[in-house]
Amino acid sequence: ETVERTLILVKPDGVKRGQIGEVLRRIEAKGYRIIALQMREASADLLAEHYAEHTEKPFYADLVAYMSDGPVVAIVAEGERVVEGFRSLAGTTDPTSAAPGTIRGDLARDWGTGNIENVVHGSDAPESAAREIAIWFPEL
Ligand code: DAT
Ligand code: MG
Repeated sequence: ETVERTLILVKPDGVKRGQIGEVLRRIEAKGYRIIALQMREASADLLAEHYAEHTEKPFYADLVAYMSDGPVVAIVAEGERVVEGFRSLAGTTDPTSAAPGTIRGDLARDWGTGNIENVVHGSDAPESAAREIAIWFPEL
């Protein structure tokens, strides 16, 4: 049995630019099921848990500022190999080089802010997904 769940975020830039529906549309068009969905503002503590692997990186303060600059939409999606599948839908981290046809390739770009603003987050492995879902949706 390979049914998985993944944690997806529409980041503040995506919410501000009116891209919630487009991201949800792509998740559903691909055939994944939306299990849970919530709009909220991410606190510094929540972001430190979510981005635990990055707290010591030089870009971490800017990443927190970007991720705190408005509400995010947190989504749990389910399906066979959805972790890998959503990463494929999202495209690579840098939106300038992300392939056209991907969420980041189609909907994001470099705005010259110094931050990588790339519209969505997707868990990078099933273990990360379980950890992140517990952070954003402790009731699940
Ligand atoms: P991804 O979101 O593709 O999993 P990641 O986990 O390496 O990428 O990084 C998390 C976020 O941090 C990423 O979406 C944008 C930001 N980020 C990553 N590397 C960065 C860098 N070198 N400079 C600025 N921001 C960065
Ligand atoms: Mg990551």
